[in-house]
Amino acid sequence: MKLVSVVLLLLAPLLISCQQLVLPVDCSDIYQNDNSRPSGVYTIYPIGATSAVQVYCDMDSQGGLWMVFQRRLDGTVNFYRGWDQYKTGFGIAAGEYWLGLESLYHLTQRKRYELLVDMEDFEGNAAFARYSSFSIKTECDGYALNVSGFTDGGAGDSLSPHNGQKFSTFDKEQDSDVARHCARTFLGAFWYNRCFLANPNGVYRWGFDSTLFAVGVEWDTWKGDNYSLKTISMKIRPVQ
Ligand SMILES: [Ca+2]
Repeated sequence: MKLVSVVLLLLAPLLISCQQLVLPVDCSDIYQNDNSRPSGVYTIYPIGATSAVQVYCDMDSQGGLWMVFQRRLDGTVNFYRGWDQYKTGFGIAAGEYWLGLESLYHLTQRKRYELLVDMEDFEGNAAFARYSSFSIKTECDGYALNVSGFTDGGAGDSLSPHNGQKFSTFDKEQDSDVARHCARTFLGAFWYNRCFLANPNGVYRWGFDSTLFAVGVEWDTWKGDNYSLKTISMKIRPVQ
């Protein structure tokens, strides 16, 4: 009896650590745990056991396993938000949302990730841009973007010009444009440079609209700077 108790006591930490290892940090882990899982909403733990957050897993596009960290679908969620919101995330995983820069930082520290950006216009066309390497730095480094290895899926490369830039919101200006406050001028939040080719967190508008210059949900190398996309999603998966 005594021996059994000792053995159980010795085993306890092992059992606990095994359980923690099972917690999925991304959609690739969800798939590893059960490879029959379809696309949909799942709970992941990007920063450990107390960091449960819901995400949309795309198990279909280009081999699946993609964890969506940004998604625009229908304009139901306001994306013109401040630093704290972009740091911790907002919206709902079944619809439009932003996962949060802190989670994104921890994920891309833990594993090497690639990035897929899927988009659609209002005329029924689809395109994508893919990048073989994606990560972001710490909050102290402004969550600066590291992206490289572009592959063209018809959308062109609107993201590489943002490489190395810090993230900016209307209440935290960290862009490279001396004259303009990019987030306030273009009503979004992004890794703005001078100011952008991609503005996926801009104002949701319905297609072409030049009333206010370049404030829409944009991917300029595909549709130009006055066309707001119908959908766009940014998603990552571990490099195999
Ligand atoms: Ca500026």
